Amino acid sequence: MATTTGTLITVAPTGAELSKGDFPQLPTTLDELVETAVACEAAGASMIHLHIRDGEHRPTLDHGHLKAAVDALREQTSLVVQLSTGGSVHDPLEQRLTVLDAEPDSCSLTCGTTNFGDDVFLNPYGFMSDLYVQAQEREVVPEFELFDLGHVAALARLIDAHGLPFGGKVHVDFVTGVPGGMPGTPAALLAGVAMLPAEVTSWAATGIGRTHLPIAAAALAAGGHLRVGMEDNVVFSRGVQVQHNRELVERVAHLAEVMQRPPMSTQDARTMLGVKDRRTA
Ligand code: KMH
Ligand code: ZN
Repeated sequence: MATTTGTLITVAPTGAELSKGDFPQLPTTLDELVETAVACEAAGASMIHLHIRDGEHRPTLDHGHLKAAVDALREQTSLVVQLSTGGSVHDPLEQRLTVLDAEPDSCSLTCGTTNFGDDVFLNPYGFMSDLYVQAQEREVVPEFELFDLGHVAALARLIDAHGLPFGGKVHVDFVTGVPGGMPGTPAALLAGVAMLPAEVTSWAATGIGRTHLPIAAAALAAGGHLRVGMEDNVVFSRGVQVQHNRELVERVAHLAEVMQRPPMSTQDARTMLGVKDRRTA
């Protein structure tokens, strides 16, 4: 893996789990998403991980909604635009594959089924494999989401079976602290990092809920990159709710500066991830 200098900060502003009724500050409309993205880019983010909501603020994989969001963010920011193919636990696998039709720069690709609270987040090998190959064909760079140590082995299997992703880079994101997945502890994170296949060129981590900050600190210390956002954590500090995703980006951008690993520019992020530049297309 290349020596790490700057820090890639990804913001995951919305997710599929929280309701607008419970969290009115959650960005769910296109205008709110664009405002959030612009503010988070200014605060140090260089990639956005997107889940889209419909007119009633419910998670949707509707092509029109996804395409409108990709186009608007591409026009109004220079962030790397990543669409979630995980969707919500209720989305059918077939529909999750159609996310690529919106031509994002990047897509998430979760490397295995995991318990997800009281639900199951389904990612059978056949689905992962189809998504991997279709992303190669569509020239979309996958970010491999690793919720558990077994997912690291599944990633190695995908690479062995299909070769490198489009762009030749392999970027992974440890999603820790999901009830049912690997715990959000430095020890679990470092065990995952130690298992990464040689093809991996960069890694990031996020911690759900109260594991958000310790995982960010551990990832920075160990040479990793960061994901933050209301998808993963809505508590800024004890008794204080996050009011805007920018707050979470600002905090880790400061941490990264202190650690001499300042936030990476969007151009450096594009190079590191190997994404195709679709901005002038
Ligand atoms: N919403 C979760 C069930 C991803 O975006 O790829 C899945 C998820 C992972 O958030
Ligand atoms: Zn997600």
